[in-house]
Amino acid sequence: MTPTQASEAEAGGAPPTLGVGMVGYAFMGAAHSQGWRTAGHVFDLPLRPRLAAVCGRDASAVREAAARLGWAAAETDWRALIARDDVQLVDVCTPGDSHAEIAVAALEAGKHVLCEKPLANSVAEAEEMVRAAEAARARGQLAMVGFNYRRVPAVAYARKLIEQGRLGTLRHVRVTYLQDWLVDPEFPLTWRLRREYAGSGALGDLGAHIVDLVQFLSGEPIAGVSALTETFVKQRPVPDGPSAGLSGGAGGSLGPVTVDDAAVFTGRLASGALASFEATRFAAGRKNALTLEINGSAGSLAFDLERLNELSFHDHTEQATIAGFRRILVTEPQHPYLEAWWPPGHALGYEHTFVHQVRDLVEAVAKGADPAPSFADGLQVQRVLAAVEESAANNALYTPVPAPSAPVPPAAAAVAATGRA
Ligand code: SOE
Repeated sequence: MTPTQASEAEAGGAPPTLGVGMVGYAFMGAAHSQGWRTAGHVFDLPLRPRLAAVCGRDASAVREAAARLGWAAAETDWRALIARDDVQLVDVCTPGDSHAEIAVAALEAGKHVLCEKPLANSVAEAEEMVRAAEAARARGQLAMVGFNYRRVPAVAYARKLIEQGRLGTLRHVRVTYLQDWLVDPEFPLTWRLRREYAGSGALGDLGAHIVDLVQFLSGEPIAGVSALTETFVKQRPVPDGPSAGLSGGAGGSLGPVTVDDAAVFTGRLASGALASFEATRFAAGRKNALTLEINGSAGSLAFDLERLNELSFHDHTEQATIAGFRRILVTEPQHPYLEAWWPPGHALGYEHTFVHQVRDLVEAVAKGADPAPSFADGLQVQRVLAAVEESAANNALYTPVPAPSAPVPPAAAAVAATGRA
């Protein structure tokens, strides 16, 4: 706590502030802003988030975003944002190609970091970020990666049921994440379709979420994968102006799509359970459809993001004549995150996951506890994504994923891999 924060707290009895600086203000920046604005008004937080400054390259656009999203100031250089005395935590909401550089610089400058998923565009970058996070941890700074779907109350509750053994030994995990915004071949070649900015396509954008959810819910790493990926539309119109990513006007010329449009893979969890994954932007009619089902020796769970207040649970230990999937409405005050929201049955939505993310991170910062998912968790997801790409390049050859305990190479070895000194 800085002296200013301490005296503010003593004077008003209010919690001390946590100054936040955010880099990027498009779709994810808006979603994160919602979290930062709201969490302290819903949850009894030990620190009060203060939206100190937002950063983007276009001066007038970032000023407009600051006013619209509730940030006190605007910066055009992320290094200046990190250097601000009123920023103790940096939230990275930029495309993946700048995650590593910004997050590492912020941690080295003594700031806590929240970084949007996927953690990085490559395993080498993610390793660099883990090294920076470990060094920062020793100095008291914390780092978290933003896999927001862990914070859907029904998903958090599913994790509890699995932890309590209600599913027994896990046998199957079945997950899909389907969107359709690329079905139109005239959709422009935005940054999400270019490897140099996004790292990969549906795989890193959607596949990263479902890989994280499987590892989070099962509590087990994915040990190996067998994968197919495809780029259905190989060339698209080059945008005639800046684009936020899921929209944008197109000019006349065509450019190559350098990422996957879809990824389909199977995997084996460390315990031997089998998992199947599908991530695509070509599922016509599916807007943001994430479904999962987990089958164990004692029961099953199913979740559908389009009905995110519900969890389906089958207890296989019940008498067969009355057993079956039951629909749990996850809105009771005893359910995760629900103690602070509305009375039972008054549903939550997508944006609440970002509010919950802020609650968990702020509590961790106040306690000096390790937040989850950590950068190491983000690296493990990245290792799975890399194994998927390797397998797909080898006709779906089964490709092992290094275990979470696999050593992160020292910085010197990594310079060669990332090309960054
Ligand atoms: C775009 O496909 C996107 O916004 C992802 O980037 C998000 O992570 C996901 O939550 C919704 O879809």
